[in-house]
Amino acid sequence: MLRALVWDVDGTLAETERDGHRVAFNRAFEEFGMPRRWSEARYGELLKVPGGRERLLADMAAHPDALRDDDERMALATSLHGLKNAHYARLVAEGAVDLRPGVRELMDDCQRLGVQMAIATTTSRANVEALLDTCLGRDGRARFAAVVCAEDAPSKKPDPQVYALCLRRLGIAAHEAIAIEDSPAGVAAARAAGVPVVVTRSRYFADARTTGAFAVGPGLDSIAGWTPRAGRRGRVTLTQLMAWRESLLKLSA
Ligand code: XBP
Ligand code: MG
Repeated sequence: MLRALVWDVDGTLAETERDGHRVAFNRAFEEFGMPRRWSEARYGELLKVPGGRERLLADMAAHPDALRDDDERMALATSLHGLKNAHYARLVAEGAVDLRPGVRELMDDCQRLGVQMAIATTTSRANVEALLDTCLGRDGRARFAAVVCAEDAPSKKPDPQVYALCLRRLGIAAHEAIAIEDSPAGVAAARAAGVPVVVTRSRYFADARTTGAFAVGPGLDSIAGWTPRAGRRGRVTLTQLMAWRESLLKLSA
């Protein structure tokens, strides 16, 4: 029986990266008087590194002007990251990002069918709450039985920590959940925790590897273009996800 749908945040609930986190990083650089700006393309490369602060450290390491001292680098990355998150929350509150098409409808399916929802993300609680408050309104947070963030699971995806903790908080077994992800690191994290995973491709991971996912498609608003094929009309419903998952569980039984 399916007992929970576990959402990834960045790239899955919303396309937060290009117009949210990336812009916020650039504003933080500007505020620090740093000439660095991340173009859309450069940010795409850097997204291979999960975690905003880790991404800053990776970029610093790749630059000849980088600080040589590890502690100094870490201090700068921590300050920049904090500032970035403040800018990010402001951008989200201003409406810079919205939930991806089909997300609200799938959430409503969960409510109707009595399937719990949870969040398993690499980003911080403040960032998640900014998004939920803006996009789902006052009762948004209450719709999730567990919200597991960077503060709870410091070992970032592809490490399974965030999923393992989420399952523990929900009090369910891995096979009783479905994860929704967009990135290879997210898929790897869910699979390593034993959670069946579906991929909705996002802007920055449009062509990325999705090995291990039981279904992959361009978005929840249309069933067209999904693998396995399931028709051409309508959106991706929770009933459809459950049917795909059942076939997977039968195959692996
Ligand atoms: C995506 C990430 C995050 C965000 C930025 O997380 O890797 O690092 O890009 O957020 P997920 P932070 O897909 O698991 O939601 O700066 O807070 O890390
Ligand atoms: Mg993601």
